[in-house]
Amino acid sequence: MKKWRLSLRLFPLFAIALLLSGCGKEGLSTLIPMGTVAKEQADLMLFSLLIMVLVMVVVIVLFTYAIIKFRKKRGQEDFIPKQVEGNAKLELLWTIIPIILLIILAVPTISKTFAHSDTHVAKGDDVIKVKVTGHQYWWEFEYPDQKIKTAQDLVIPTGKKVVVELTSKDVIHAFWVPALAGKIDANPGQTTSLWLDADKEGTYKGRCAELCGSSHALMYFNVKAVSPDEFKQWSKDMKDGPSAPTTASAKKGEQIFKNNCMSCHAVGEKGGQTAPNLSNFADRENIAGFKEHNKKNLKAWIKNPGKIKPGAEMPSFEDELSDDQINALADYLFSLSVKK
Ligand code: HEC
Ligand SMILES: [Cu+2]
Repeated sequence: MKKWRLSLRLFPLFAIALLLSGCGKEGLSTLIPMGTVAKEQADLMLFSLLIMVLVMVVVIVLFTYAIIKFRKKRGQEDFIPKQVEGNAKLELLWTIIPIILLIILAVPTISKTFAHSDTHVAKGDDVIKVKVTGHQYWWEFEYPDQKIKTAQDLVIPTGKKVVVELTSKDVIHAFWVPALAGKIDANPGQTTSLWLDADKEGTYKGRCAELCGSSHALMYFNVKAVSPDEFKQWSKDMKDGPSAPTTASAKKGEQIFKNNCMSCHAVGEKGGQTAPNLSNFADRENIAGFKEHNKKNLKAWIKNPGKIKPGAEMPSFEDELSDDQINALADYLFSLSVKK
């Protein structure tokens, strides 16, 4: 398998495919695998590609040989060569060879497919469980063992198996982090699951992969892989919640938030559960999953979310709140960090 991975990088065909598909932008590529599942899937892809190339080469060689060798020659215009239809030997040969090739392809594919969907967790297994809920158009992440909830950024420890249980609050979504694992549907009223792990620390882009409405294409999220120690610290800090705002403006913002936003958004354990939990908003990678994380974008979001994400289920506050109030809100939200 190692050798294939090396040729994966060298294979010019893959480079062309990458260029043509526009993959690889924003790290959304299955061809740069960063975890066990993604690597094994990339190996399978390469393996089937190699078999297909082998078949193509054999067919092209035979075809070229045949058209040169059996070309109509001058003076032989009426010559009919020996006909070989119904040749039992040939018929058997080109039936058995594909069967053998398909078996060679099927054995690793089927065994890996089962291994990748095996999310059974035995008691005492050192795995991280995450319940993921898809919403139009954002992702909710709940860690039942750590008893914490967050949104948009899924934080995981490197080197550990993460079992993801998926469902949806509204329509069908699909959870997909190309660098780490294959995708799976998130269905309302049902639970699906997969597992993934990340070798290296870093931020991996994920996205919804099932057309779910007008902002489906903007339904991004991040998987942030941190060291196991950092993860432990993070889950402890998340439980403690963000530190209280210190500046006058942020304090004012907290009040405005309580009056206008907490019916939907929670900070810590207080607040509504129908919108992203904002306890660690300042630590997030993006705003609403895809916008650059700065105050300018945050203010634009609060003023009119629907302009940034059409169909987002958050009302516009342009006419409700003054610029001053929105500035204070932005200062408050940017104070929501669980980092000590
Ligand atoms: C009716 C419910 C509702 C109210 C009230 C509401 N929001 Fe939201 N908010 C949402 C929903 C739903 C989303 C997710 C939208 C999406 O990404 O599709 C959201 C997203 C956000 C985000 C982006 C979160 C992230 O993780 O990137 C911020 C920031 C935010 N809201 C701030 C506010 C502020 C500030 C207020 C009050 C002025 C407010 N919201 C009031 C429903 C609400
Ligand atoms: Cu979706």
